[in-house]
Amino acid sequence: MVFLRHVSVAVSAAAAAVGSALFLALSWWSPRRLRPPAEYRMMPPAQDSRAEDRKQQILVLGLDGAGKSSLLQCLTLGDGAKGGGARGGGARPGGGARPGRCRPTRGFNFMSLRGADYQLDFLEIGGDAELRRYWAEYLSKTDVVVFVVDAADRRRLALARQELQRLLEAEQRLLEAEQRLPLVVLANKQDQAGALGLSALHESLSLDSVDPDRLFLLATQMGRTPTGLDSLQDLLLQLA
Ligand SMILES: Nc1nc2c(ncn2[C@@H]2O[C@H](COP(=O)(O)OP(=O)(O)OP(=O)(O)O)[C@@H](O)[C@H]2O)c(=O)[nH]1
Ligand SMILES: [Mg+2]
Repeated sequence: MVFLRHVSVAVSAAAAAVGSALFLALSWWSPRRLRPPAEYRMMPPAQDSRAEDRKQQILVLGLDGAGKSSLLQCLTLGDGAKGGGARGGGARPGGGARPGRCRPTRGFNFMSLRGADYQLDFLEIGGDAELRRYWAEYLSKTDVVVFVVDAADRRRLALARQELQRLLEAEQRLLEAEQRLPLVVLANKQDQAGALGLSALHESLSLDSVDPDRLFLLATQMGRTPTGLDSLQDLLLQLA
């Protein structure tokens, strides 16, 4: 009996050692990559079939710090939410309780706005260099792209243009001409001194290359007195 117990202890110890070694080996070999999930239709189906009729998947992109999480947060908090309720997937957008307190998005943010006859699902992918590589992967699951620009950050406008043009090139490769998505560009941070207006931003981002029938520019600000969000929501509902 004592002998059998010793054998059993020895076998368990050996199994644990082999398991640990395998785990360490796998951890070492497998590349560590931060990937947002490939699918974001994660909300349960709407109860109201009319909401299904006007359902939009909206991909929110832009450089880090442009104001994407703030946009989701302002929409969540009610500005522009015309009688609709908002639900977030995972953490509250940006993790803050009021506009102006967003942390950088390390992966993605999801938020859904629902009204009696519509549902707008917003997905923000973080804008730092690592995450920008994944932006294009979401185009084929999207109805509208909202590209947020910090219109007051002139130093990074060239980078914003470069990333937007790269996205548009990817769209050309991935989607047929008739499938190309409406592009809504937000000239954000209009409350800040020196923020570019719409026509200057149009020029800075080389938006001449985009079919005007699918291009929309809006001026917004997301601080304590958010503006432009009603217009954005109206536009998204028109596009639905
Ligand atoms: N003054 C001003 N500040 C803004 C505005 N929109 C966003 N901010 C601030 O800009 C900073 C970055 O905003 P976020 O919403 O986190 O930016 P983001 O695009 O989500 O950035 P990442 O998640 O890092 O990609 C925060 O401190 C916001 O409070 C705005 O319209 N005006
Ligand atoms: Mg963010």
